Amino acid sequence: MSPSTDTIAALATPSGTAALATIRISGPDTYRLSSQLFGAAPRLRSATHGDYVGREGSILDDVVATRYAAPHSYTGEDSLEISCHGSPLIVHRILVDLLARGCRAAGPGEFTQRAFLNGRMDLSQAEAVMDVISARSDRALAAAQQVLRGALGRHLAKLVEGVVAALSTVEAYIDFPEEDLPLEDRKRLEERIAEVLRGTEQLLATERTGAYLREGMATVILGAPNAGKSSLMNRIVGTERAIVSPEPGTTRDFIEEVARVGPHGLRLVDTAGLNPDAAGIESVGIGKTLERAAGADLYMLVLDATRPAPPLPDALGGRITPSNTLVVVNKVDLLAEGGRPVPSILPGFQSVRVSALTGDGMDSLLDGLSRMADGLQQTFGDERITINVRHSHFLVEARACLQSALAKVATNGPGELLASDLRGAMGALGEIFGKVDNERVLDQLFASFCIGK
Ligand SMILES: Nc1nc2c(ncn2[C@@H]2O[C@H](COP(=O)(O)OP(=O)(O)OP(=O)(O)O)[C@@H](O)[C@H]2O)c(=O)[nH]1
Ligand SMILES: [Mg+2]
Repeated sequence: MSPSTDTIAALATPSGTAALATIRISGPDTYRLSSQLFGAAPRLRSATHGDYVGREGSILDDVVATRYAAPHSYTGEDSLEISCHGSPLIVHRILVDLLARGCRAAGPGEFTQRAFLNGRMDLSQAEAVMDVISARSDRALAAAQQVLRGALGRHLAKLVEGVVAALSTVEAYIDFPEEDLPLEDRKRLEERIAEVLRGTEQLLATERTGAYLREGMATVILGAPNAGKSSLMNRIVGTERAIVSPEPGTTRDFIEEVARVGPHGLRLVDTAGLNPDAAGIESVGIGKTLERAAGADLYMLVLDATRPAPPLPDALGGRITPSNTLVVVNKVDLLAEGGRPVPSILPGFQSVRVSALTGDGMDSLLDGLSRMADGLQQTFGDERITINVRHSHFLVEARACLQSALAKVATNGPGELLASDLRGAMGALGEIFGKVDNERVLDQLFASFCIGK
């Protein structure tokens, strides 16, 4: 990969007023710039305090600079970080000055892109940088950090290794088309490919969990009008997000809000009450509720403890199960001691008794939701790594190639075609890293050949 020729600069911290702001500079001109700015280039990897003097001679701010030399920096290039006071005006002046000195304003993600191009991280790690920054729950953060530390890359490397090993066996026999692969070699080959296929499928299975972590699990709050759905939503998100009123049919449109529940991020959706006798605009709302419910991951079925449980719409019957639905019996504060029994609930479903009014039972509600969310998440062995849509695209491609390779092994198909399938799988897996280092692959490949072959 050819090194960058220009030096980029950008604000690395949020724009706006803050205690500090950090401006990042990276590229071949960094050393010259640093020397120019501070009289001498600041010592590597240590904080250097000094005045930032603009080109026309005025002091823009007193700053702390940290210099890194290639390749030991985030981007792998010579870099400089300047911490100044967090004033948008100071930041603007410093950036204008840096551009006047020959820097170019960095585009979005350009520092990380350089890190990737300079081999500081593979593509899956570069993507994880964004996931780490935007994680909205403990789980999402943990998964993103694992991928950033290279966990996904390591698993993929293992899969590529398996394909390379299989390929080397096949390549060895291509030169002798008249000879059949000995039975035991074929068996080994089959096992190897099957193992890579299993690993590929295991990774693929984490895609849904990846989507949960990035977007939050869609959790729909269902129930009869006036059961207290909006009150519960407000309790969970901690604000008066949805309108609550004694009038049944208050909520017409659905209201969505992300909430952290235990280590999970849930996308709570408050909906219009399910009223079988609804007409007009209310029935439109109910139609939307059912539509929304069809694609949800989790459900909270809210019942009013003081009323008999209403029948569930048929459309929901097929969707809600004991593993995705928590029955929430609300308004238990209204139950007289030893009075009316709690409405009969769905057998086999987990239920909690709460009062949205007093907050009673909210802990067990959150606990129940959290455990349900746990149950829906796929772990990869002990690890919480997950894949994204781009990874999934290439893993599906790899899976198809591996399946086709297995079929050829089973029917003793031609070695060239088998090799081509395996190369296809390798290429697809390599796309997830961003590239396959062909030289390394080839080195490995030939290292496993016997001398004289
Ligand atoms: N006593 C008591 N009243 C509650 C409780 N939860 C909700 N309410 C009251 O019940 C009424 C309806 O509450 P909402 O939260 O608007 O109910 P909803 O299910 O969203 O109603 P719709 O949007 O009309 O379907 C309001 O007057 C709430 O104050 C509770 O736990 N105890
Ligand atoms: Mg409501």
